[in-house]
Amino acid sequence: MTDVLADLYPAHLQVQKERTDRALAESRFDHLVVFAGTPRYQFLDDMAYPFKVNPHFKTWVPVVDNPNCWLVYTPGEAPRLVYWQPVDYWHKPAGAPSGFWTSHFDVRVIASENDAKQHFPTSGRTALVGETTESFGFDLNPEELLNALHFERARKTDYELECLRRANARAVRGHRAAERAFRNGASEYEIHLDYLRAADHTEDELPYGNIIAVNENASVLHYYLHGRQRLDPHRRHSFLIDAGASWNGYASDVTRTYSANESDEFHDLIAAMDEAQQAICDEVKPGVAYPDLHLAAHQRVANILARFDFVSLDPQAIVEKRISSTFLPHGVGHFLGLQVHDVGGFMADRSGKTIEKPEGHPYLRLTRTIEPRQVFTIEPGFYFIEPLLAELQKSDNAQYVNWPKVDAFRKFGGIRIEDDLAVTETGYENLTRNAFANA
Ligand SMILES: [Mn+2]
Repeated sequence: MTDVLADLYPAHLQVQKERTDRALAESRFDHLVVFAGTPRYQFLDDMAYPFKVNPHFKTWVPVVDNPNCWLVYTPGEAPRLVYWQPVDYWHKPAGAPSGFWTSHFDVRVIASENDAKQHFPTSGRTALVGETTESFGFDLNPEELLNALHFERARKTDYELECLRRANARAVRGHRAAERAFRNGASEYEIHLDYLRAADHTEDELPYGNIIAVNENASVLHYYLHGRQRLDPHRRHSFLIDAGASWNGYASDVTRTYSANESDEFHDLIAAMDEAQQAICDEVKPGVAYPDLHLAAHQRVANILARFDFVSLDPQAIVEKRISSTFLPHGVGHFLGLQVHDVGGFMADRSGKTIEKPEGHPYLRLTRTIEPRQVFTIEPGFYFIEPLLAELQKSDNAQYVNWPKVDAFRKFGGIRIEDDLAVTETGYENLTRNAFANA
């Protein structure tokens, strides 16, 4: 069976070329050279950090694990892939380039890093994109070119959408295993291991570090510890997992929250947040300003704060007094793709002009107007965060808060529900919910 990605890839590459042609012309360059990156070593050590490839490289070729490679592109010519294959008995060198993409490239294998420059352009103006100390006389990371490419990256090709679907399916396999492990009483660390195995990923292949949080640890937005302690059933209250997966260098970013006990009110709170999350998703369509979704999330969290009797004010007042920000202190989502927090979220146009965040919402990472083929997350949260609650308790707003009720929920940590959405001409495709439905 041939892989549908093989059929979609040529059109993706064509889009990549067209975008690059235009961006090079606008910024008056004749050639583009992209460096994949090189391993970085730990201080005073011969151990390298995990290699993470330059996103400008993997947008051309799905080679994510071979450093010291280069992409050389001149409009009108086949892109050249300078492929590093050293003679090395310490490490296993990359295999010969293989896969559906190879026939589209003029592949030049090099055995030594120093040989790369033999394959670089020798005339005209060249833009070099990547993390490198040597510029070879080229213009290193020119802003005008990068702005145009970053702006365009928001519109995914069919190939990219398929990669993102598969990255979601892969994450969902991990999520299913993780929920099972939690219900069986596993520790955070054991849940993490079950996730990796089910997603068929090593730790370094994950697009971001797994957040595996039991009980009040779910209130820590970026909780990267993996506790070794198994908890007895009566001490197990809640489980939040924020974990993604990769496919050909594209990332999924998925969060689910579970209650240990179906009869407690936290279970109802999750159901209310799930309903709110899906209602926000249903507002997604071309032409909507993404910040409006963020403000809608605050409105819905305020509704829940009032309905569950956490705050004795009407929802509008809860938003106006900024009380909802204590419970939802992060942005409702971000672009997703080659990077988990993909670039270009604030760009008004390809020139690099930015769109301001709404006042009072400093952590929102996406302010653009929604267009077809954008992919972003929708991830409202509802947390009981110690330091933020302490601030609220000292403020004038403390009088409106039902503190005994809030205190009773601290042990649950919080809720986040996160899906990845691809915008269509009229609405959206929920990559994550579809993956859960088909798992
Ligand atoms: Mn996210």
